[in-house]
Amino acid sequence: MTSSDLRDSILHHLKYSLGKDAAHAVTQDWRMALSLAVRDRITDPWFDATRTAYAGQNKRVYYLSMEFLIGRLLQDAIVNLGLLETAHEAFTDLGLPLDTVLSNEPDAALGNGGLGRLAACFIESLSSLAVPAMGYGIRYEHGLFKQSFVQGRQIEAPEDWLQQTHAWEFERPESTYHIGFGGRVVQKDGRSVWEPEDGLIAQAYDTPVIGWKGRWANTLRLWSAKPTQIFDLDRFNSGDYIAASAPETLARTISRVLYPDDTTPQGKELRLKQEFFFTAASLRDALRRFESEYDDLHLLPQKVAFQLNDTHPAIAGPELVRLLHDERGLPMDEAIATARGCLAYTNHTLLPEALERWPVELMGRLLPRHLQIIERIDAAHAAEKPDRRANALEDGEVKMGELAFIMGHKVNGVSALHTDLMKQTVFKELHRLHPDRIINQTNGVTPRRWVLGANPRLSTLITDAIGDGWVGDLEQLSGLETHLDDAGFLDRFAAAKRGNKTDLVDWVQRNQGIALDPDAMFDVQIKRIHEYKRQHLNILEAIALWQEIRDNPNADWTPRVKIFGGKAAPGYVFAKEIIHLINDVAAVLNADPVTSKYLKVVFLPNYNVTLAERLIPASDLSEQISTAGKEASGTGNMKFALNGAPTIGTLDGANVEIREHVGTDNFFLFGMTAPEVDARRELGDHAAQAIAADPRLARALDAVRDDTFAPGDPGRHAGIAENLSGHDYFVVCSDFTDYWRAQREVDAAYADQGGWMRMAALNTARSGWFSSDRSMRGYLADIWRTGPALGADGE
Ligand code: Z2T
Repeated sequence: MTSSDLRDSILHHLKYSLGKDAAHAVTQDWRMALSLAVRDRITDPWFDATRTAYAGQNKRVYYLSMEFLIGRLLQDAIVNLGLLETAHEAFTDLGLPLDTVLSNEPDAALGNGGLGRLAACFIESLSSLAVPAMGYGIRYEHGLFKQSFVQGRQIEAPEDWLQQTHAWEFERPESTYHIGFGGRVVQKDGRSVWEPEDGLIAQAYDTPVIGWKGRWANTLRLWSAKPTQIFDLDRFNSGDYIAASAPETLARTISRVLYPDDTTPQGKELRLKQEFFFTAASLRDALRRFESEYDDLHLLPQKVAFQLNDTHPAIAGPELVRLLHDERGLPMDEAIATARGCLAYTNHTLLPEALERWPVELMGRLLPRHLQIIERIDAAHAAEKPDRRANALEDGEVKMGELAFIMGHKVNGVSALHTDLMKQTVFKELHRLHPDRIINQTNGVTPRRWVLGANPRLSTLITDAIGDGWVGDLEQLSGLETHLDDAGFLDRFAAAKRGNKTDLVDWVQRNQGIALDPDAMFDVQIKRIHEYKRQHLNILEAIALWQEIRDNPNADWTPRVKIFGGKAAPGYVFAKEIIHLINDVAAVLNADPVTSKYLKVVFLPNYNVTLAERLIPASDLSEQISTAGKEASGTGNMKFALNGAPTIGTLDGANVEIREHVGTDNFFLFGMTAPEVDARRELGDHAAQAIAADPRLARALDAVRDDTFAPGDPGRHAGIAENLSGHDYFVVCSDFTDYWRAQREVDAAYADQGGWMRMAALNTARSGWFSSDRSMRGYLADIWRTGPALGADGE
């Protein structure tokens, strides 16, 4: 396709699809016209992929996820189709910068954080690998809330991505399922039949996901809740207009909004309804597809794999058993074994408060037949392996992790350390009973979005050095190592980073009115705000550094900008206090005439995928400072390393593997290990001991406690100071001293720009293993036992 072909297609869509004259088109019209022109290029590979998968009788992979954090889709599609240059030229002809058009697209925030973004990377990789697959989730009307700051405090506003038109989804009025709730179980001809009391309709919306080089496209199918009955005409006729639309409002509530908690389940009835709603619709859809091709249910495990992204879709176990046994007549034990053959479960956290449990009462009221089946599954499992401590039902609750474990043939963790800890802690008993079930699949990220799309400067440099094979085979980045002794290469590497940083500086100036120095080190921590992620450790270090610079303003300080981004769950009070503290510290430090040339703090509001794409390529240092044992993997850590930002981090999650890959000299390690953290906590007064041993820490905490950052309002941040000097569960104080030491090593390393660029480039060269293509190959080999439907040559 030439740029004039693309331009013609854009103009065609502008006129005939959008009904706009070029003379009156606004940016949104151009964005839609371009999207439609690009979408036309996706349709054939998409249809071809469907046809190939049917013809080849390939096994299909279904990725069930409550969240798909897809962000913007237009640039990604253009990049994967190899049309980036073409699109640039087309818009040069049309007199509008392509970037203006691309940034008009809403960011679809249908997820909270890492888990949802991982699902989006996996779906893209499965398309790039030409594996027949489908993502199943919920088409939330409102994604993750929009964050703003008022006097430093987080304010939430509803997100409304669907208010803006977009071109990616196809409504499927014919793909609908009736989903029931409540009611009772009756016996008919010796069989149990669930007779739900309430119901609603799940309707499909399909988004094609095009893979690298446009060879293959899979579908992301999101379910929207519709009422079975739009309108109560009797009520309307009798004048009760509000009540007349009640059934509609009630049904639509199910897909109305994404729950904004990343690691604390709300235990709300609506949440369980959402989980069952999308899981039941997805299973029935997949089973319908299977039954259109095969007539022997025993083939199901050979032809269908369901991957459960955490326990949110864990009701898939009992629901699939119900579909196979109650509705299709397979004997119960065969139904359980067949379901298990199809199901596998990925665990994403060990935090005890994050593990989903539902009261038996609620489960029985909403899903009475499922509760019976869960009891039956538990009984069968107990009979097979008589052990009391490994049941899904316990103390009047259904434990969804145990249920998913028992009903999956494989259970995986998301980094080597996390998988080991799963075996030793939450699933200790179940692991003893099923020693081959738990396996590791370390997370990965898609290089198309996170390097090629987000960092064109670096990508051009890489391709100039080693050719363009790296995009589809990221381990080829190791070929960069031979270029690292070439001063010209390192200069160009530095220039790419510098270009990305000046772009960011301009953007921050325009959007926040803050002036940043592009020569300063950009030290970045972007992720959900959580005590275990320890943004408060980072800001404490900033406070201590500020105090030290004030003591000694003429020393040779390495200029730094600490950049934060991230949302706190609306109900997580302490996380919100951390945000408030960071903003208050930023106000004081940035206004300090003595220190602000060496140290600034910026908290960018409304962190999302789009902002990550802007920030990561412009970063010098990646903050991955969670309490060891608490971060299951992390995926931001991988994006930073790939984009040439070395890590300062603990031995937690995938940091451990990143450090092994990039080399211990190219990673700033600090802090206690997971067993050391556990031992340290045994000391009741670990925080007090750490504070007594480090005057810098004591002084920084004093400034948090007094009114240094809350002029006229002493005590505003006392809660944080009290927590840290008191029980300090996440051992911030005990890791502070070593964190400070590592940060000063970072300062010294950054001061040597030649050495720093080499270290940064080594991070890029040695991070190719962290591609989500590699993760997907691991799942294909060890869990799904299938592979691509196309060979490397596209046949
Ligand atoms: C989430 O993003 C993660 C775990 C969760 O546990 C829930 C959510 Cl929303 C229920 C994250 C982990 O915290 C992170 O370490 C990991 O990299 C990511 O999932 C993907 O595995």
